[in-house]
Amino acid sequence: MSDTVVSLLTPPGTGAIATVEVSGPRAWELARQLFEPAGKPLPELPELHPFWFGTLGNDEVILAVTGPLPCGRGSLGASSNEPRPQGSGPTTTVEVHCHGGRRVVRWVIEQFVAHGCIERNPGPSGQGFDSCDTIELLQQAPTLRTAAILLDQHHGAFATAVQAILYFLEHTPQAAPAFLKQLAKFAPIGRHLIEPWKVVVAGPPNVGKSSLVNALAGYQRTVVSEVAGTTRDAVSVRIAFDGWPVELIDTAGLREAEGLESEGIDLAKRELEEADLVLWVMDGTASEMVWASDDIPKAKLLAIINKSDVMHDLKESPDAWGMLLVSAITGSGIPELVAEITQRLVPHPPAPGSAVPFTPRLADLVEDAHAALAAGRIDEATRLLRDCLQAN
Ligand SMILES: Nc1nc2c(ncn2[C@@H]2O[C@H](COP(=O)(O)OP(=O)(O)O)[C@@H](O)[C@H]2O)c(=O)[nH]1
Ligand SMILES: [Mg+2]
Repeated sequence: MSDTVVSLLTPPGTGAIATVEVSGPRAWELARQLFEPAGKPLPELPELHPFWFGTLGNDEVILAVTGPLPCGRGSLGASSNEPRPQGSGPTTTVEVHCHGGRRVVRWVIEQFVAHGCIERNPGPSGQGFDSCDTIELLQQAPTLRTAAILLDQHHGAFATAVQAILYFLEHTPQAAPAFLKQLAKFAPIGRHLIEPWKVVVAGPPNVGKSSLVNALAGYQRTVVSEVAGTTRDAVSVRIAFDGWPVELIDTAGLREAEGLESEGIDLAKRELEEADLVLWVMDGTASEMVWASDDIPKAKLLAIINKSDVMHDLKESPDAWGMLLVSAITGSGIPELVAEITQRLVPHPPAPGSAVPFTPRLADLVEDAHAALAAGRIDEATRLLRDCLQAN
């Protein structure tokens, strides 16, 4: 009989809440033994997905059955024809959500260890695509929102969707494109669950780029790190907009760079090329506005007029030209700017439980499969989707 394993899914250290996973043949039996539900007793056999509120020892916890997804087993790669085991048996996985204090977490884990569970620290697994990989990613998630998306994939959302599409490709191919399109729509999000979106603040000198970066970083209280740079370097700050991780990069203006060594210009240009979004800042008090160069694709350009606090005689509202009017000094227009940035980066946020190709490699595979299917190459799409289940 295989082991029942207890592991901490959330990052080590103190957090608001922690998630302890118990997975294996005895998971449900031990949950019933250790957990005291606040309401009616736990059923004899586990039910998938509902959760129970109650206590474990003296601590209040939430207990949930998250499915037949044992850590380290290739269940995500199982063929779609195989019925998934429901409830009890060798694959039951239970989650205990408890207070995130170290003492509480330790105590909860030790209860399961005392009853014969093996404690495993979900570190680099070196195994193929399985739930351990998602645990590793989960520990690197920069925000709660990205962690929630990764947790959904850990519970099988992505693997189930891929298996369903493979099934359609084989049996009812006309149904497949719509589902694959839906999955491919979330590929950009999947590329940015760990790595932040790159938002570059660009424009001529003295328009208020650095002030705007400070205003945005100050508005969002989640400054993660600050990388100081020389005049030649871009200076960046990691923040989150509405739970989406963003690296905000303050370039030395392209014109500023002209007076410097060529590496400065190259750096600014490279930042612009790699950017997911470019905030092009203009000075509303300047006699002449300096427009963004045509090199920057329109799709990733967001034009901003700064210094609204000292602007007079606005003949026409800047909104009319699709630009945002802000003041980095007074903060006016900053909430609207944050909303616009969020909307541009993630126009369609996934609903809870959605399947998301959750690594850059899976995002590539899904997009390639989508393109192949759109071109009628069913075999290639099938092969690419199968690859999704093998490795990330
Ligand atoms: N009145 C006003 N001054 C601003 C505003 N934003 C920046 N400034 C001023 O404009 C000057 C240039 O700002 P800075 O952020 O260094 O511009 P950068 O060269 O584009 O990074 C500084 O004196 C700022 O205080 C604003 O919204 N209103
Ligand atoms: Mg500056």
